[in-house]
Amino acid sequence: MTKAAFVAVAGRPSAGKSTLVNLFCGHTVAVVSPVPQTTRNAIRGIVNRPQGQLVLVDTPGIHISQKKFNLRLAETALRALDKADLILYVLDASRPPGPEEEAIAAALAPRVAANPGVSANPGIIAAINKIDLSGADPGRAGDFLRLHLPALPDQFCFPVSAKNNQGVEILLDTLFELAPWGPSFYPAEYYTDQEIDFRIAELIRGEAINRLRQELPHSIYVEVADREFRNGGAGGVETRRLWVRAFIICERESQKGMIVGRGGALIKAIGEAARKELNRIFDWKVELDLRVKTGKDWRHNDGVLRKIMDR
Ligand SMILES: Nc1nc2c(ncn2[C@@H]2O[C@H](COP(=O)(O)OP(=O)(O)OP(=O)(O)O)[C@@H](O)[C@H]2O)c(=O)[nH]1
Ligand SMILES: [Mg+2]
Repeated sequence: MTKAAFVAVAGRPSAGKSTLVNLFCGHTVAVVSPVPQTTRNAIRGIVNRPQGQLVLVDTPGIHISQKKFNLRLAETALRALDKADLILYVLDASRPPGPEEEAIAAALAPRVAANPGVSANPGIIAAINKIDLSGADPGRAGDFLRLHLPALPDQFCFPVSAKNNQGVEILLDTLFELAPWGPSFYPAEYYTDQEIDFRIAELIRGEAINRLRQELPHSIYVEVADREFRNGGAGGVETRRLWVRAFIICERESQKGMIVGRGGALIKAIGEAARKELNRIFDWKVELDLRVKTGKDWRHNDGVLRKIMDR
């Protein structure tokens, strides 16, 4: 018998949730960027080990705000918590906790199994992340956890650096230990279950937001409008080609120019980086036709939000 669990990965925006998920899965399954609220969906990354399989569910950072867009993100995160067997709570040791962290801890507190004792399963474990930073104060995060999640024993709180791959192995071992016994959910060669169009769109969005400034990363989404697999061959060499047409969609007409860049330089750089990454992931020769268009005020449009967030 092997272990199998869904593990929701939750915490504040930018705590390092996606970085940890990518590290554990050994592949980039979720976009990482310095911009808070990078993740917009519950994204599953699969960890296969001799002990069994963990399905890590990366979630949007929970940010307290009444804006429609932020409420949808928080809803997605909370829904993932409800469906999970275990929760991995990620805290950023370099930032003081404050009201946002308190609100998340309050949402998690009822989910810590009451009176877990020393060896029982608390249902939640904590990763105190970014301990590599000079301003990190893991002791402060530990005190915060003792105060706000008193039922969570210290032995389930792990100081880590997702960036430097430090302290993470014992955290993963503990997740496997706490996971229930059961058959795997996915075949062992899977590291994610994302649909192909979503994977492509996210990859392009990742390349874009890591090159855009100010409010622009929040103002875009990516849509794959069309794609086609083409078999080809020249000189007797069989090639498999993937042709993709995608749009980066911004909120206002005035933003288009900033995404296109001078002489088209920025959109070209985004497209080229995304194409290379797609080539690598899919092992096909990829042609990417990337364009920019406006979807006026899409962040206030329920239809668009449903399309990109309800997955
Ligand atoms: N120094 C340091 N930086 C880290 C570490 N883990 C993540 N980061 C950085 O923190 C930023 C946010 O990381 P993400 O993994 O995107 O954070 P997230 O929690 O998924 O953020 P959202 O999706 O916005 O909720 C990125 O710039 C990461 O490179 C760490 O252990 N040390
Ligand atoms: Mg994320």
